[in-house]
Amino acid sequence: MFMRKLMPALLACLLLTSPPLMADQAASVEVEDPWLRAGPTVQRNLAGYLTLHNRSDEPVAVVGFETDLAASSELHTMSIGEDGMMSMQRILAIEIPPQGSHALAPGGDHLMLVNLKNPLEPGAEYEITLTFSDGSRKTLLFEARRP
Ligand SMILES: [Cu+2]
Repeated sequence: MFMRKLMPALLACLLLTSPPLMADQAASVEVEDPWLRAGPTVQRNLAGYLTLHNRSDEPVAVVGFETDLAASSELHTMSIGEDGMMSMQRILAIEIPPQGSHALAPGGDHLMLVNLKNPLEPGAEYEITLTFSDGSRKTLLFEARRP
């Protein structure tokens, strides 16, 4: 009887005195203004944007995302080539420095939804799950906008 009462108390003590568990990357990141660029016509591919704030003292990396909206999903960046033309390249990760921020915005890094299954409705919100390099995940609602 005594042990039965004592065990939970002992366990609670152990939990309280052990060092805090490291927060996973998804929990360390705050996001701002997630949105999808819905064009005036039906598009096959479209871009998603948001700003990521890393509230931890460790670097954080987004390594991909999952969505039911498109057949596949890629991380992209944009750069100006020698011909002066803007082009997109696939990247494997988007890194956010400790206590830093990274904006995914038109003309720069973005989430690329490839082979969209259905047109998006401006004003509607759609679920996208970001995946981080430690395997943690964060599901967000992205608003479809027609810029
Ligand atoms: Cu792209």
